[in-house]
Amino acid sequence: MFSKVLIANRGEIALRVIRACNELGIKTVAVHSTADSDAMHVRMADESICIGPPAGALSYLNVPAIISACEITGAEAVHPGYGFLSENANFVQVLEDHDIKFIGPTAEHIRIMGDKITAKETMRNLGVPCVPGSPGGVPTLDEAYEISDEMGFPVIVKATAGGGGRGMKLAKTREDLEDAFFGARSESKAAFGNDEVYIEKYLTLPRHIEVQVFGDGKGRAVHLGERDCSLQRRHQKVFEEAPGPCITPEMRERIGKTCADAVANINYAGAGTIEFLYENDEFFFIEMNTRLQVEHPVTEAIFGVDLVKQQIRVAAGEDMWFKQEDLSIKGHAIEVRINAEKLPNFTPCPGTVTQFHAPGGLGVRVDSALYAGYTIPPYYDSLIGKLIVTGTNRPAALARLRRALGELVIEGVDTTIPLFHALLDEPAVQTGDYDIHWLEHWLEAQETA
Ligand code: MV4
Repeated sequence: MFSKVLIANRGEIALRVIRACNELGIKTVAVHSTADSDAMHVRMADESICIGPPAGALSYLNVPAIISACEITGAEAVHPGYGFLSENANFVQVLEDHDIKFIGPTAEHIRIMGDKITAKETMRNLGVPCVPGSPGGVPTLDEAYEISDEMGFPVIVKATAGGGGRGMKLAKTREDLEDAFFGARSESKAAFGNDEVYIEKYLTLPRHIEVQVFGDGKGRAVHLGERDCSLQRRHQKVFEEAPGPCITPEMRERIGKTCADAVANINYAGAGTIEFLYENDEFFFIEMNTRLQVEHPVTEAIFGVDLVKQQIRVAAGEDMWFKQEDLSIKGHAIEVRINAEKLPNFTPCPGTVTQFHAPGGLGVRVDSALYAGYTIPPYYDSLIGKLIVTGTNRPAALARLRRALGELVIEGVDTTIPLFHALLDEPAVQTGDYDIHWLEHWLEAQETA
């Protein structure tokens, strides 16, 4: 096992990793920008090192500075959290060259899944059901017409280098295809320096269902069920739950086994998420995320496992300590993301937190790096905390969420807390009868009301 781990991240996820290290008896090194000297992750780690100025590109994404911090402190491994360098194959390569372990999958697996065409082709070959679409890249408008006419409209043009909704254009009809094709290409070129695109049949009213997988890097892998993350705004998740309200145990077992077998087959190491669109009782693979996700706690809550500890164990070369038959679901969990944003426009709202009180009690977890007197800097993501509740079933989890939200106090900055009080009053949220477009439509309706 490692004796010292460096956490290349900030905020709540840095605390999450520090806590896992503490329980494993591993010393921790925090890195921080000059804007984060007073941040909780710096206080909570055993050691800390400043790695650059406020901008993420100059600090939390500064590979040479992070390598130097490892060498100065003697850290043997790096946990990247999510975002920043968590899916950067080049970073993993550089760590490897310096004999520092990356707590996550190999550079090759990150590269494969980062290229969305290769990811899809890999998954299709492994028996994972995919959205119908072009077999590979679509280099010309003529070919775009050919494949789309064959499939039928609507279609969606996606950037090969994209993901998470960036560089994506919908063509509802044949008349829209030219603009969608060139729009996706130029957006992709500008954002990623790569203008390759592919085309898929557009699914009109799916849910976003993602399967949590975990591999030991040596041909064994398990699944930990699914999460329903359909409630999103501009590709930002706001409310996530597990298990998925519309997924039966039989479907879970089938898609879960398909996913676990697929990642076992490629010797995948650590935590991964296989994203699907789910429509008419069918799963369609869209992307795989090769990192720990923001919403991992809902899975931890219902399976009773610590995914971060497992990541660290596997990276240290130990065997995974669970087998599929050891894993079973207990209850229902919901996470809401608390952002420092002003409603109704979700305008980022950095500033000083004057009061902070976290809810507690049975089945309540708060992952947050806030404290009273903390000043939220304007340079980073506006996520300031996650509230995760667990109940014996979905209605119990919803009741607990309402109760816990009532106890949560954050003063001094605007937050998205009022959104969740309002959502809990919605019949569609109460019954779980929503799709990926429900929240955006609801928000629009709120504005005109
Ligand atoms: C789609 C789709 C419909 N059909 N692909 C958006 C983010 C990226 N992960 C994939 N996305 C979508 N891909 C096909 N073939 C609709 C979306 C989509 C979406 C997906 C998940 C959650 C929220 C979404 C909001 C808008 C569009």
